[in-house]
Parts: sequence; structure tokens; C-alpha cells
Amino acid sequence: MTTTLKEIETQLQILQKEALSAIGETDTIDELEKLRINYLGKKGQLSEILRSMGKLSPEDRPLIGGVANEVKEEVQTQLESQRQHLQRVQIAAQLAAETLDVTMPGVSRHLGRVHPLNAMTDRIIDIFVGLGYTVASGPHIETDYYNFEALNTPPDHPARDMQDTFYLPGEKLLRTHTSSVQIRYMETHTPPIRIVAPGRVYRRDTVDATHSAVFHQLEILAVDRGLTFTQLKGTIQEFIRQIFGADLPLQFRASYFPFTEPSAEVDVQWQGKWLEVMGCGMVDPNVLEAVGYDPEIYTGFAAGLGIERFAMVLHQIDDIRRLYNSDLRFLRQF
Ligand code: 2NM
Repeated sequence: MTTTLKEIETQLQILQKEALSAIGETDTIDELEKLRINYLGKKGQLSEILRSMGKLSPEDRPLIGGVANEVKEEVQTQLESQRQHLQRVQIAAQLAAETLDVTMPGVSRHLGRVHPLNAMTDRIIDIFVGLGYTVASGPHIETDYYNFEALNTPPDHPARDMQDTFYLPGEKLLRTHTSSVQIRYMETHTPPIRIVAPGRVYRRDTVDATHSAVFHQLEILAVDRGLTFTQLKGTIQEFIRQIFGADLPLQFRASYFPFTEPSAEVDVQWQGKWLEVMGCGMVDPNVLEAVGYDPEIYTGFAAGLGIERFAMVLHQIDDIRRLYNSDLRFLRQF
């Protein structure tokens, strides 16, 4: 069977027509690539037609070669323009799918926050740090010596009844105040010292709206040459001014602690009422002697307060237990 020039030309024209129409109908770049391989690939339809050129006379071959090239170029041009078209469509679809409506309300997250007791502790610490104090800490499980003996409270001392103590096996106890921290600090440092000792303390109290067996205390201690009760008063006055945000009337009422002499309770006039907010005093010479300080050279002042009490007064919390039972409806208010 002979193949004529005309036949091959016709085949090429049919191929071009088919190819262009098929290209125009593609929806994806993958389909388009399959078409390219089918029509223009090494084993594609164009190659197949060109193979039959061998049956033509040598004069006719260049003619078909020219036509074949035109077909190839036309198909290639169409492939490229369709490829660009499909790519634009694909990008447009992707952009539409990924569009963000920045005016939509955000997804709110449950953020944690600082517990009101810790927040209050931090505020109080910051005030004393501003006055030159540094933070000290110590063990919650103590010996009788650090919790009582060194604090001028020997075993038969009536002040031992002032707060009932949790005793542990092996001559240990749970600290009833953070004064034990101050003793340990003084043992290992020489004056001048200014420290603030915040922390959890333990007392065998009956739990009610204002008492808890576990609560938080913060004590300050300054020891230096020539410290006086006047400086203690000034320090407390400045602390009260900063924590209440106003210069409130203060009252230093004579009181008693085994570790201070003289001792006083501090009352603050707040919203028309006198509130007892802290205890204080000049460190008893016996306490200074117990840690190896010479009371003829050094004097000291100290004060202690309950963190819960400050949180309750400043946030109008009516029951101390609200600070411990982790009710999120309560905690979210702070
Ligand atoms: C208070 C009241 C008065 C106090 C005393 C000491 C130490 F260690 F220096 F003796 N630390 N804290 C003290 C004094 C604590 O709390 C109501």
C-alpha cells in the first residue's frame, strides 16, 4: 500500500484538529500533559505519522516536514496557552478556598492567670523590693528550734498556746510562721540585712470564713546598726500607702509577740472601719543573740501579715475558703 503526500497532509490536519479540540477541553494540567505525550511524545501520534514519510519520494519529504512542523508548533502553542489558562484557574480556586475573612470574630482562648493569692504576694513583695528588701525562703517542715526556741519561745512559754502546732514524727513540725526563715537567714548572713519571707504556714485552727489551717504569710525583717521603732513605723506607713493606694490613718496598738519587744498590732482605717492588718515590733535581743548578732551593736525590726487577709480586704472576698477551692467562676474575676 502506497502512501501519498495528500494522505499524510490530511492525517496531519486531522491530528491538529483533534489535538486542538482535545486541548481546549482539558480541565487539569495532568490531563494536558497526557495529551502532550499522546500527540507530540516520542511514541505519539505525530511521530507515528512522520514515520510513514519514509514511503514518500525524496522531493515530497521536505514538504511534509514543513507541514508537520507547523502542526507541531500550533499544537505546542495551544498546549502552552491552555496550560497558562489552567494554571490561572487553579490559582484563582486556591485563593478563593484560602480566603480569610479578617472581620470574623476570633476564637477566644481559655488563658490561665495568676491566682489572686499569688498576685497579692507578688504585689507585696514588689513594694518591699522597692524599699531595698530581698526575698528569702526556707523549709515548711521545721524543727522546734527554728520555729520556737530561737524565736525566744522556750518549751514552757505561754506563747506556745497562742497557735496550735502540727507536729510530725521525728521531732519535726510544720512551721507556724515564716519567722523560721528569718532565723535561718540571719544564721548565714551578717547585718545589714533586709529580707522579706513569703510562704505557706500551718496552724491547727478550726476552719471557718476567716480561718484556714494552711494559709500564707509574709514577714519582713531588717537588722542594722541603729534601727528604731520610728523606722519600722515609716516602713509600714509606706507599705500601707502603696498597697491601699492612699495615705490612710494608721494606729499602732501595743501588743505582744515573744520575738519582739516592744510589739504592736497595726490597724488601718479603711472604708470607715478600723481593720487590724499586721503585727510588728523591734526584734527581741534574745533572738539576735540566738543567731550570733551582738544586740549591743545591732537592732532590728520585723513585721508579719496574712496574705489572705489582704486579698480579702482589697477584693471584698467574704470567705477565705473561696481562695482555696479553685472555682473558676470565682477565679476568673481576677
Ligand atoms: C510578726 C510580728 C512581729 C517577726 C519577727 C521575726 C524575727 F525572726 F526577726 F524574729 N520575724 N518576724 C515578726 C514580728 C512577725 O508577725 C505577725
